[in-house]
Amino acid sequence: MIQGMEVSNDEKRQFVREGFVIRRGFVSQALTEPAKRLVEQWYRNSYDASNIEKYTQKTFAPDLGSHPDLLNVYRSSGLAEATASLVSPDHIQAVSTVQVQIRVPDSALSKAQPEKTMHVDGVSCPHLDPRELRTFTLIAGVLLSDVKDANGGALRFVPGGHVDMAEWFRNEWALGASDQVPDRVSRKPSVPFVGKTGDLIIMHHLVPHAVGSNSSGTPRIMLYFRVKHVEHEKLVLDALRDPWVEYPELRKLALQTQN
Ligand SMILES: O=C(O)CCC(=O)C(=O)O
Repeated sequence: MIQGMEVSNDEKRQFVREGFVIRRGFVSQALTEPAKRLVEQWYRNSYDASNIEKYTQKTFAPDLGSHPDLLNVYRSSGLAEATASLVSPDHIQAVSTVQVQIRVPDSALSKAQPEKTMHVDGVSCPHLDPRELRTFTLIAGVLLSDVKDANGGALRFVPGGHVDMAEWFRNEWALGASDQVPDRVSRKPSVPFVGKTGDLIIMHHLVPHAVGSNSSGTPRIMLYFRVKHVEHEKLVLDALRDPWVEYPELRKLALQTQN
């Protein structure tokens, strides 16, 4: 276990209330540099602008999805331990793939890069059958470039939105529905994840998020690791309706906060 990498009790309480934890400078330069070099090399030599919709929906650099230099950002930084500590004493599945998301600078685009409106991952994806769920337990995003402001292609998320989403899934949603979030959630203010290379955000899978264009002159590069509870496949529908079914310790904190 890497010392100091587990999520602290204060951070766990924040995760319960707001659905996210941010750690500045979590991933060391020794790990971000080889990862960034690899992605930038791909962007220079292999990026095909005609595939921008596909890259944006799925992943940029699809051939690097299991590259050790990218997986090391999760495996060797303490991030695996941090994510496991949120689900403890239950366990998580091993992570074997990474999603690379680039927001290409507006100035380098010949056609617009699709924006992503508020959504939670894996539910009613515009490119999938709405009955198909591809959910997980939490997502960890690591910046491989600096993002100075919201217009630099920053991920935007709704703090506390996991509670609203679970309520919606319980009371209004049905499998096959095409709405990604209810209107009341898409109208809520969102917060941009701005920061520096190596900064980390961990979000509950029910936190709604979105992303838009990048008016800065440099590509915004982020790695995303999707982490599943060991029993996730059995808990898919329950985990949409009950935010803490995969987080036994956090359920206790959630109950304490309510009382
Ligand atoms: O590019 C981003 O940061 C957002 C990615 C995202 O929301 C997604 O892939 O579902």
